[in-house]
Amino acid sequence: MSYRPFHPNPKRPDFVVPEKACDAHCHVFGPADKFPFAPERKYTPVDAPKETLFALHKRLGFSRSVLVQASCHGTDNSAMIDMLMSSNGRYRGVAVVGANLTEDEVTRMHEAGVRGIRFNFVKRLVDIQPKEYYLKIAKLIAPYGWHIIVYFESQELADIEGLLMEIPTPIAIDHMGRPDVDKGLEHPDYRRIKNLVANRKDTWIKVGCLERMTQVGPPYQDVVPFARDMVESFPDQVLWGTDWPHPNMQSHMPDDGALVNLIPQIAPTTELQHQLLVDNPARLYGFER
Ligand code: 0GY
Repeated sequence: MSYRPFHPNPKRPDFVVPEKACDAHCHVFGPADKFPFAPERKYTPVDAPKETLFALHKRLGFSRSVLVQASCHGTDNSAMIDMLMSSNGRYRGVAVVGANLTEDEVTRMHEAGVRGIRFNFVKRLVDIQPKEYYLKIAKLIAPYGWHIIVYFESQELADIEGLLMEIPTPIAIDHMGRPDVDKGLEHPDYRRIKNLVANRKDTWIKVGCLERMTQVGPPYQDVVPFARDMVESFPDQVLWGTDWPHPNMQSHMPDDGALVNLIPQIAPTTELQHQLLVDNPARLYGFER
């Protein structure tokens, strides 16, 4: 399986994001000679270093960001933490950890800007752990005010829903729970995701990554109604991110400027845009408002 590199020259978006806007989901990869990829990884990306991501955020207008640890770096969060340390407190991180996580490590990561742990349930990316692994970590981080990010595909939700209900921290769902957009807004798998967001206390949902769910390609008009439905249904629980550098995109590589230009279609009023890009990430990640 060949790996597509990120877009070399994304356009400057026409949509101007509000001041203090946050790209709440992106990754930093390598450089591999300094931060090697994990031996157990299921794909090998091209380097996507902090300098390139800082420059992208400047071009797109984001002064804040959340770096999410991706599976190719396993439980070695060094590249992500190195970027946090270079961000003057403007960026936060979400780590992936082993079952032997200690309170000292949590404290150290907190000082660097980490505010959550990611549980990945996508079988093509990781080996799924026993339920005890997830609950042990969630209980350990709960007193620190951290949250758990969960990544799954919609058909997998039924299997993990019981576990998600037991997690004692807020949860944030990656990429809208990956609905199958061909099945429509009324399909039971999509309704199940919405019910979870509606009924589980402290649940957040990310409404970016349209490029990964589309069946028809840019400008992703088959996915826009789903993202908009989430924003309008849960205006104070939604987050948006670029997902740069878009690991494992098979069909095409999106232009990040074009992704930003879709925001007014997803969040059609200034107020919704402000909630999505500024207020909500500030609440979850402890940024000043
Ligand atoms: C994403 C999506 C993907 C990869 C990862 O941890 C990862 O490797 O999250 C994917 O392949 O769907 O969020 O970047």
